[in-house]
Amino acid sequence: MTDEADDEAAGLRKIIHVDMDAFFASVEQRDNPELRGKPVAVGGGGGRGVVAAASYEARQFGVRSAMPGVTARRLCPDLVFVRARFDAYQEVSRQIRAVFRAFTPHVEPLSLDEAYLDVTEDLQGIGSATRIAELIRARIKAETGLTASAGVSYNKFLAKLASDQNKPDGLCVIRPGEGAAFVQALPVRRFHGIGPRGAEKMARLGIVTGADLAAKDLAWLRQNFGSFADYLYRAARGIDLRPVRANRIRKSLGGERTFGEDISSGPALREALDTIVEIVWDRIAEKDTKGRTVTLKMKYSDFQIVSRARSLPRPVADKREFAAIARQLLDDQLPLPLPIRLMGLTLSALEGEAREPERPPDGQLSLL
Ligand code: DCP
Ligand code: CA
Ligand code: CA
Repeated sequence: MTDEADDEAAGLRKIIHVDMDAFFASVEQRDNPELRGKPVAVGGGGGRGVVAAASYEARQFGVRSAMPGVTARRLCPDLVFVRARFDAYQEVSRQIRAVFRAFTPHVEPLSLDEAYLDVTEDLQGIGSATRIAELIRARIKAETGLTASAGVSYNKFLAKLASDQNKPDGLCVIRPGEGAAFVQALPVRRFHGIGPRGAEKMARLGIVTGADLAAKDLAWLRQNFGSFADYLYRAARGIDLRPVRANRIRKSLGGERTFGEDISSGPALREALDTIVEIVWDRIAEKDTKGRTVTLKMKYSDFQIVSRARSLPRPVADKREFAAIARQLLDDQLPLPLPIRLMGLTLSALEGEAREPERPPDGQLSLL
């Protein structure tokens, strides 16, 4: 019996996670040969705002996403800052999603540059998930001129860890039976859902590796991590029951960013907002969704969360209107009482949803 037949007998799924390498920066290097081989940062130019993406050359100096431009320049004096070109990134995003859909309809995009694919049954009858991952990487390279890394495994959690393992231009396969050992050898900061501060909290509790996490029982995890406990308990054992969801039924569409360092200046806030507008509007356009309510969420450095929303009597017409409402919601909050560590935007009251009976007129509605 082949490996694949074994997997089917065990009822296991075949999941691939694909993620583009240094996405925005690689697109800039592709389109401007002068940038190739050089340390490049997208965004954060002029010392204002934060770096959105850093080329692998820049990373050798310690430059990272979400780092303030001034810090990046200090680490790497020769760093070349370039402006983000979202149209170019969205075009690549469309191209790679078309590549994915040639192999399976079960594609769940997580952001412009990455997606989960369920290839338990693939459209071309290829059978081997590893082979499909290699074909996808080759097709992406041929069609976009860019490299992607892929992870292959039997659930989403492991596939995402695997795609990160051999970056850039890498492939990693975690086979049935290998998941628990793989996870337990890794630092928990590599786990999807555990950010830098989550990892700090875990370290204070004596948890650095997956093995440390696996040593804790569910009751202890619930005491310390609340509703996150079940996910962590399974993750530490290489278990993840979440299906790949190609068509989610949504009440809202949105996105948020946690910054590497808290931000408070007007220009940095507006640049962050512009980035989030682009990312969120791409999701809205991708899903062909319309909605009436725009919500801005900010988490202050003391972790307090504020949300401010504005509803129109009709759906938001286009990206410009969405951006203008978002900007107004932000400007109404300035100056901020504290720096913020996270900003997010959502569009809700989506078309097709039942309208709330008591809708405020075209005005501001405070959610918190
Ligand atoms: N991005 C952003 N702000 C962040 C993080 C990312 O605007 N704080 C954007 C720029 C990235 C893109 O999203 O190019 C994809 O993010 P990834 O986290 O996948 O990072 P990269 O693709 O840049 O690098 P990697 O090779 O590590 O995946
Ligand atoms: Ca990426
Ligand atoms: Ca990504």
